[in-house]
Amino acid sequence: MNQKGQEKDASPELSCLIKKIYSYMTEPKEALNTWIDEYHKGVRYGLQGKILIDEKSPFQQITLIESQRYGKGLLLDNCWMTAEYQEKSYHECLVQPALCSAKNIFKILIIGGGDGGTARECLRHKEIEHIDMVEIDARVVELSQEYLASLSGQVWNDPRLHLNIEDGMKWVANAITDSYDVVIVDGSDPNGPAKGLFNKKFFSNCKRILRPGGVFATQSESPEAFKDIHIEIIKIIREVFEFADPLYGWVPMYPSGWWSWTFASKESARYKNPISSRAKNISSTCEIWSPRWQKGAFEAIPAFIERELSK
Ligand code: SPD
Repeated sequence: MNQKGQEKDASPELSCLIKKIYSYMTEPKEALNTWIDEYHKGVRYGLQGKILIDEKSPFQQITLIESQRYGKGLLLDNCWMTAEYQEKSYHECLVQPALCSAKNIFKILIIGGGDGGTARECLRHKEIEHIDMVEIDARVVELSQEYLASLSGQVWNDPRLHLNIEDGMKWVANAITDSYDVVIVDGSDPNGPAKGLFNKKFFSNCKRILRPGGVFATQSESPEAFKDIHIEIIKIIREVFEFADPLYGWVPMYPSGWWSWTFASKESARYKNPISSRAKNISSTCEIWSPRWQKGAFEAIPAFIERELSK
């Protein structure tokens, strides 16, 4: 009973919990027991779940799944891109080292990133005024908006985000010199529509459009499963930029689980040093990234990669 003598309702949290338990007991469960795998060099990297959507866009095969362990996920051309409950291991590591170290972060360019996770990580920073996201495949965005809304949050309604369905290579070729504080490449693997996002011409344009004090970031594959491609990407970026270094982390469902991102800039290796005032605004809510993690991860270069890079 409350003070007015009326019967008090159960709290909203409690009634929500009761509804959940009731529906769990009464609704038929569709089995999440199909294995969905990425195959690479005789190894399978898989999740148990079910396929929700499997369709061909003009650019690639797009598959949306629901898994037992990591929630809903996305594959492009049968390669894992993201999943709800492990995407932070990828997006924080791609975005925060760049956003926390660039001189300014007013204007950002994201190439790819159609699931919205990279934009969401960027928009955590209040200083951002404008993001151009350039995604080649409109269908990836549409399906992500429908199935991976928990991953992108409110980004699609944020007036700072400007979505352009266009070819990222053309965008950087046509962009004005010195026009972005940070350029982030969140492409898929270098064998589908993202192939052109790993060559010297593309990286040179990224450097040209970066403002002084700016930072460039790209996903750069696995040092184990894609060792040769990984080394090649770093070497090309080092030919273009004065400073460039890989950073290592883990994304459990990607081939080998061991992943890398490469950061570059023109004046100094500023991407190794997070600016503490900016880091302070986000670090308490990050899952992987912290200033300490960033510094350590840049140092954790495997010996065999260091040897290869010094050849
Ligand atoms: N093999 C995975 C390569 C990672 C590509 N980007 C993932 C997109 C997540 N926003």
